[in-house]
Amino acid sequence: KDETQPETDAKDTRVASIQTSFKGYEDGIRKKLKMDADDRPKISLWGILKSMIGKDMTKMTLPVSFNEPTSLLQRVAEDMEYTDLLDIAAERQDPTERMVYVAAFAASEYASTIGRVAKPFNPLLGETYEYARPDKGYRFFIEQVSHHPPIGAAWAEAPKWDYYGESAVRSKFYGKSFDINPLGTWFLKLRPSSGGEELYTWKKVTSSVIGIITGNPTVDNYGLMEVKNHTTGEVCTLDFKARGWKASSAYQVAGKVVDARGQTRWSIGGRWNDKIYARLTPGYEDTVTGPSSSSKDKDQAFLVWECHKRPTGIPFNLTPFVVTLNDVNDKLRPVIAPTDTRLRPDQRAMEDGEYDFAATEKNRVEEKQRARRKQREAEGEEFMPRWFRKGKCEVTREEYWVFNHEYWRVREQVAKGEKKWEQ
Ligand code: CLR
Repeated sequence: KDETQPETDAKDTRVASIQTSFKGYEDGIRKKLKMDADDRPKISLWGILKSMIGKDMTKMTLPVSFNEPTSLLQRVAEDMEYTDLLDIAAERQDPTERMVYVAAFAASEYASTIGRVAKPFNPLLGETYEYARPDKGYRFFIEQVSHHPPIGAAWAEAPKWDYYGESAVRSKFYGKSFDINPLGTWFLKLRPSSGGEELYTWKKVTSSVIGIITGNPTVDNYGLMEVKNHTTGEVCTLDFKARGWKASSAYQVAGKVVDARGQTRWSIGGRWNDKIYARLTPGYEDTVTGPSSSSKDKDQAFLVWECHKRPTGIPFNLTPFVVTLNDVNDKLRPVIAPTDTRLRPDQRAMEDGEYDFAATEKNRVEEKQRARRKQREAEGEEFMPRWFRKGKCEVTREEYWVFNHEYWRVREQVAKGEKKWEQ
């Protein structure tokens, strides 16, 4: 028997399993919201926030007009916009080239933060969100596994990769800026076409709302990101420059890929709101295999990632990708879990511009959550996530949330009419 046979079999089962989750997504992606423009009241952010200096986001009560019609679970799903980069990475023969694409993926999620100075809905404990893309071959799932502190556990799968991690942030309002520090580690298991399996990890950089006092609130992203390939030893460091006073430093990202022997192989640079390039670092061209080494313009930078077009006029400054996230239709509604974000009435009302109704509904569902927590406490019960459990990564020795893989199986049975979702 062919040595690669077990690997091929595993791949076939994986592809078949992912495809079962595409049921409900037959109608394709949504192109626009019901509403053409949001007419949210324009209130000064500073006027509302000035009494909240030193507070974190969980302790702030803001009028619903400061929200956008997404949930924090969906904001994590936004990481999926540029998964093409992961598919490309899997096709590269050289691990340093794979690293270039993986690092670009890690940086790609920040483009959509621009113009989004709004609070996503806080997920309820046990709230879930699923998103699958038949055209891209992946499925994504996330569950809110803790309320205080808010933690979401996510797991995405495609034939060539698994992407998983914990979304938890520490936030603080400093007056001048409002900083959001992501805490969790993100894991990528890549299955390159050339064989084997690799583990990459990284942490996200700080997001910050600046310009609050001057009345020009803007989202900036800054800090050092280190993407590690634990299997082959490459490391990519990316420096997201803080905007600062000079306009020239805005959106800048610069870094390099260092191979397992400690030698710099690629320089990476560009702007996270626009394009990211990579250039072979002189002196090491000869060691690179694959198409890029045969091209004549070896030391010319090549484009690794480019931001999708951002048409103006989408309500709440959402991106076209985000518009697809909260879509629900008659095919999807019967198969998603009753805990899915898409079914939250408050967020739906927000999306449709019914802000007063959104506010009362938000209150109602949050009160219900409080009552449920009190009941749990009275009965001495502890909340247990339904779809994840805590585990420890063998490679990095870090704790992470292990997906029990039941969600999509139950969903398949529901879709076939063999089972009903538990309420
Ligand atoms: C950053 C990437 C992480 C997930 C994540 C969690 C919290 C998000 C943050 C991202 C982006 C910025 C964010 C933040 C919550 C609040 C903050 C949306 C997506 C906004 C800009 C704060 C608005 C300020 C209010 C006071 C109006 O993986």
